[in-house]
Amino acid sequence: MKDALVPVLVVIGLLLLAGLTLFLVRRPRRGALPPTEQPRPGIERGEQVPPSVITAPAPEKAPERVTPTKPAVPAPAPPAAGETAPPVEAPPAPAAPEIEQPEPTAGRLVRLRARLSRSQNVFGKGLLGLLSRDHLDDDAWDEVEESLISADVGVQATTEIVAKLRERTRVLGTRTSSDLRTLLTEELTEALDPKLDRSLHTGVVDGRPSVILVVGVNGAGKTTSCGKIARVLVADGHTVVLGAADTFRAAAAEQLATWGSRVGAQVVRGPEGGDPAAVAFDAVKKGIEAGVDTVLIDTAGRLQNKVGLMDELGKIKRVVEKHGPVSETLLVLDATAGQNGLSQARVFTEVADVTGVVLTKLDGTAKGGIVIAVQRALGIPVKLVGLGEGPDDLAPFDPQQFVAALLGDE
Ligand SMILES: Nc1nc2c(ncn2[C@@H]2O[C@H](COP(=O)(O)OP(=O)(O)OP(=O)(O)O)[C@@H](O)[C@H]2O)c(=O)[nH]1
Ligand SMILES: [Mg+2]
Repeated sequence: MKDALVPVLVVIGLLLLAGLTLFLVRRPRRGALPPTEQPRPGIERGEQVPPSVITAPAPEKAPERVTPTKPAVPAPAPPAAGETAPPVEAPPAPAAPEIEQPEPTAGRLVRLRARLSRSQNVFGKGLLGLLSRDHLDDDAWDEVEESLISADVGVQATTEIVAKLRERTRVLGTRTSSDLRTLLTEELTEALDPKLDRSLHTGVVDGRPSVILVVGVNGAGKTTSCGKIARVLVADGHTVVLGAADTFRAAAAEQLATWGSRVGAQVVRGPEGGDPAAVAFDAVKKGIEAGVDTVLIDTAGRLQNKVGLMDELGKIKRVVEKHGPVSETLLVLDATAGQNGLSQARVFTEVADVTGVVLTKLDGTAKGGIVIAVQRALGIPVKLVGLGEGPDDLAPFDPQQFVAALLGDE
């Protein structure tokens, strides 16, 4: 009997020893800290506000740099009964939307010059070709005039440009292609009024953020431009709050929230169908509380009639100005709308104190001359130009760089 117990006791002893070893090996090391959650930069820098007012950062529609967080290996089997459960590795915290660092704004127009290729055919190839003819007779000048008008330069500006070119080519006599390029560069640049102030009115004024209202007709690119301008401002070191005062469409606020989350800008929004002026007011309030230097307000683009528009924009402005004056009103215009867009633009300049134009979709037109026509017709500087649908495809407008891009490479 005793002899039979010995192997049993040996087996039990071995099992106990194995259990003890397993326990010691798998015990968590003292001092190992649980994984900490990284603070999310940007979005949570500001103070918390009621969720009804501020959107949670919207998830990236198409995350470009966030890698999927799905585990690649299968989950470990549950521990056997009686075995000490090994410490479970915490699943990685859900990736916060990565805050992007937008491209610097200096040099954007140069980088995007190829987007003006359609206009380059008219100005660079077309005009330079015409002007290099041996005999610049009346017919040739008529052609120069037609091509400028067809590029939306406008009649008045075209007449002036052609008169100057005629005079200068006559004085010049023989013309080399580099003479002509210089001539055309100078006249087109002059027509763009290079001395106009095109800076955006941003930064803290009297202890309050600057307020920029963004207005324009349906589909001109207001919301997209607000998002892109926020990136321009962030790239230049500013801090921004966005106000989604287009309460007409729920999707508009979503669209803006997505743009905001990408650069860590808070987005203030209201209920669908709510009062746009109240949203604009709250956005400025939030901007003051959060200590940002610029508040950008997107508005709805319905142009039912002038009175309705005047009422709505007037109310937004009045209500916002309870905090302090609006610093800038940017009118967003679609370059492809041509002369038609100009008459709509006039309505806005009559109802709002427009201080700058954002000319979008220049990449989709051969009529780059619209920049000249817009400034002439409205007497307001083009401050930014849209050259594509990408997030950094909005460039500060620079007449010299623009003309160089229009004329293309030598
Ligand atoms: N190619 C090109 N497309 C642009 C540019 N700017 C805006 N868009 C496009 O124009 C379309 C309309 O833009 P939105 O920003 O929604 O226009 P909106 O003025 O806010 O429109 P509503 O809110 O309906 O009044 C979108 O598909 C944009 O991607 C640009 O510079 N180039
Ligand atoms: Mg919009």
